[in-house]
Amino acid sequence: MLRVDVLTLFPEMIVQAVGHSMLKRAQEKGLLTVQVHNLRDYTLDRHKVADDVPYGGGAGMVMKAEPILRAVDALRGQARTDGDEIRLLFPSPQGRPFTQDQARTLAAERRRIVILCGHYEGVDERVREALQPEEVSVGDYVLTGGELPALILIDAATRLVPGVLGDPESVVEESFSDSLLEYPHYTRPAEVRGMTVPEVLLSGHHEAIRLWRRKQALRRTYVWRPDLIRDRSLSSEDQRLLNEIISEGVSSTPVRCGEEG
Ligand code: 9D3
Repeated sequence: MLRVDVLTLFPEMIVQAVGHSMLKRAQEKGLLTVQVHNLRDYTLDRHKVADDVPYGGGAGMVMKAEPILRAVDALRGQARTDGDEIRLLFPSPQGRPFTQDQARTLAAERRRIVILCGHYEGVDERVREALQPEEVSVGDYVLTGGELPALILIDAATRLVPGVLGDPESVVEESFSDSLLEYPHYTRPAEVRGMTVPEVLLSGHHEAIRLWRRKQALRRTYVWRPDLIRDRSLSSEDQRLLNEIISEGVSSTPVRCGEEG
């Protein structure tokens, strides 16, 4: 059971997104709980002001510290009453890059996960000082706030919670094909606008299909993400398939081949 609290100035962004598809089903199955809290509800003035101009001047607004500290205090109090601990995450461009390994760790988390979403130019630095949250980045590009990153963390973790996926085979397959790109998928009909399905997939030869898919995954990775292959050792089968791919002539930068794995 994954329990997530999201603190945000834009609660509808979170509520909307978690109300669909797999995240919706995970909640219906009791495998995920998402509670969204509006930081404006933790302001103290009658205009509910949650941001202000930066000291020292400059562009944009800075989120005020006190509403955030009050919201986290409230959640800590609630967690303590329930005998729970919390883990505070702060999506931020300065954070540690979010990876599949971290998604796995989150999915197995026994503490309540609290995600603090910043917006605008940033949050008052005293929030970091007081709360020392774990800062996580979702990539090297600039977003408008932490809400979409929060949803990325929730989405990536939830699908790894046992019982969430209807078909746990895909998670097994995913850890097996660890850090290779996917092979191509096809579904009916067998012909679409003159484009056909590779013969082998219609053959019923399971071993031939397995090898074809593995080779396709290796080919795509070799061409599109050679970095994923370069620092990784390959099994003798993968090595053989990759040699076939290269001798068939694929344009890409050369890779250093690893030892047998
Ligand atoms: C002017 C300097 N900007 C830093 C690059 C300020 C700034 C821009 C955007 C501060 C915060 C944001 C909002 N972004 C996030 O909250 C965020 C984010 C991102 O922008 N990219 C990748 N991962 C993340 S996690 C949170």
